[in-house]
Amino acid sequence: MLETQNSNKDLDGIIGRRLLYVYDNGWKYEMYVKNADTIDYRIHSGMVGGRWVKDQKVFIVRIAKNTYKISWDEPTGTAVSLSYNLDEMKSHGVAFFPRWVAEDPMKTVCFQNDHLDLMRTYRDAGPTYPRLVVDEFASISLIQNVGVDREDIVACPPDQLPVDFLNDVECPCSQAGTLLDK
Ligand code: FER
Repeated sequence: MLETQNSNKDLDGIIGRRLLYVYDNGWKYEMYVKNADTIDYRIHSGMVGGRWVKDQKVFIVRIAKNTYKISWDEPTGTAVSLSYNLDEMKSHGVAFFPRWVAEDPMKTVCFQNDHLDLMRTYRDAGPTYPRLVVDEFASISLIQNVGVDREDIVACPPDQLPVDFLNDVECPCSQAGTLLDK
């Protein structure tokens, strides 16, 4: 049967997971799927490296076995859609950045929760167009099942990674440590 929005979304395989991954362009990201409609994340390197966010509302769907898509619209106006194939440890992401972010990415590099009104002000001031579309594959380095609704998973800036990162690793993951390298 085709899955619809109203059917059991079967998100057990992604909820409560912390994922670390590196895009083919070198950008390193950390995603915590806090619950069925909420993520926390940190950006460890790349155009907006140093940026981190808690309690972003998202849409999550299962699109195939062990394969999920997470999509949302940031207060900055950046729209993001990420696909994670947990069997193959692969991901693909598309981020649609407004022009003002492309022109001055550092404006968004902060703990966003402390600056939500400022981000919306920047978003509304623009310019929005032409957007910068970043469309990239990534390799997932680490999947941890850390459980739901935890506040201690993404709790400090990305340059202060917790030392217990490699506990409870679900996957054989020899190169996970490369994410800890700056
Ligand atoms: C990702 C790509 C982009 C991601 C988050 C973003 C947590 C958000 C970018 C932004 O708001 O600047 O893989 O994962």
